[in-house]
Amino acid sequence: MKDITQNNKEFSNKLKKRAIFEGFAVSRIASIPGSSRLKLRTKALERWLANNYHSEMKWMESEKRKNIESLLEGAKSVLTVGFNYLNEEQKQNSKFKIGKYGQGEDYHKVIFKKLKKLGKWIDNEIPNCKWKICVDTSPLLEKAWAEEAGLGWIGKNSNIINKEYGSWLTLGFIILNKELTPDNKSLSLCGKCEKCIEKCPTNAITEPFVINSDLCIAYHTIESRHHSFPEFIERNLNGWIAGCDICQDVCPWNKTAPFNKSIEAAPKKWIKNLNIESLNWDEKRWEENLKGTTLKRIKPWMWRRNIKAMLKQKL
Ligand code: B12
Ligand code: SF4
Ligand code: SF4
Repeated sequence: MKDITQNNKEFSNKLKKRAIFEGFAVSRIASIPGSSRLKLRTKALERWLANNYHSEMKWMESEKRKNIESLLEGAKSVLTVGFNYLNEEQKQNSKFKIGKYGQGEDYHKVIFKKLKKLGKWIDNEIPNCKWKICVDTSPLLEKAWAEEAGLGWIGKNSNIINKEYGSWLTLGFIILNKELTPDNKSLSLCGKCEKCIEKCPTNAITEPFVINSDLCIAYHTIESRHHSFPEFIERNLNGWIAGCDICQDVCPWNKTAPFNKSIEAAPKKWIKNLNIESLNWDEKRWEENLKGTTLKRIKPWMWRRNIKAMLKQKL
């Protein structure tokens, strides 16, 4: 008879393979409560909040974010997955720039669907196992857990970087109440490079690994509900109207990452053809276009605000 450790190892490997089968680029496992590095990352979150670097994202203050066990009773392990969103057609619209993560189908939905299938597979394999899916909207310190599981390291631009896929991955998680065999933690491979810090036009990376949202173009174009941008943000938009990829585009680890050819990652047609005429779109037209994308977080009035601000600098 096999011992329990051997059984766990076999199941852990099967689970990771099944995740790849469902369409994820990478999958790794961490044990809960994790290493002491998680404590350091939680302290970093506390400092970030104390500095008000979350600006008006008050939901970031949820105490639950500091404790993965608050998300599932008896949580013992977490499977972390990365969905490769890099697609060859993403650079077609170079005048109205949109973050690559948002150009295809809504990654929350894409990842959730795949993880739901994986959950059903788990139900078949271990009928009494409890699990919970988290994709961005749950209060989970996602990058710290992805780093813990060995999916990648936290780069100085604060994104998770995988050796093969770079940082062009959106993240998803299944927390389980079963002990699994953890993978090795990732170690940083940024070395002496500081390209992302140097090239951020608004100096939003205030120190390595730390983003001040008030200075970040991604924050202002996606999250800010103010009717206008601060002057220094407007001056530095340089074409960005939804998100910002500058600190990722300059990263050496992102230069050779493979494309995902699936329809889920392909940019929507309206994004490829977006132009000044969109300022005349009514709410209905915006709603139709934004349906099924993560960009619907940016309300039609915000799109108009972003586009007008960007064009002001170009005229
Ligand atoms: C709030 C948020 C934002 C905010 C704040 C960004 C930020 N860096 O915190 C804004 C709106 C600006 C934003 C922008 C973007 N976001 Co965002 N965002 C989030 C969210 C909801 C929470 C992130 C968070 O916890 N921030 C709090 C701070 C404290 O955490 P942190 O930046 O991770 O800080 C860590 C490091 O500083 C580290 N650290 C501290 N000291 C040290 C020291 C050393 C030596 C090391 C190694 C590390 C280290 O520890 C901290 C805690 O983990 C996550 C989803 C989630 N639930 O986690 C998505 C998430 C991080 N976002 C994501 C994406 C795709 C983006 C954008 C690329 C989108 C775009 N193209 O515009 C940009 C990237 C901007 C950037 N450079 O970060 C992805 C990132 C995927 C990846 N590969 O990492 C996530 C994980 C969503 C997902 N499920 O895929 N985002
Ligand atoms: S997303 Fe853009 S503005 Fe924000 S830190 Fe990266 S380069 Fe700077
Ligand atoms: S640009 Fe350089 S410092 Fe920044 S995340 Fe990439 S490797 Fe790290």
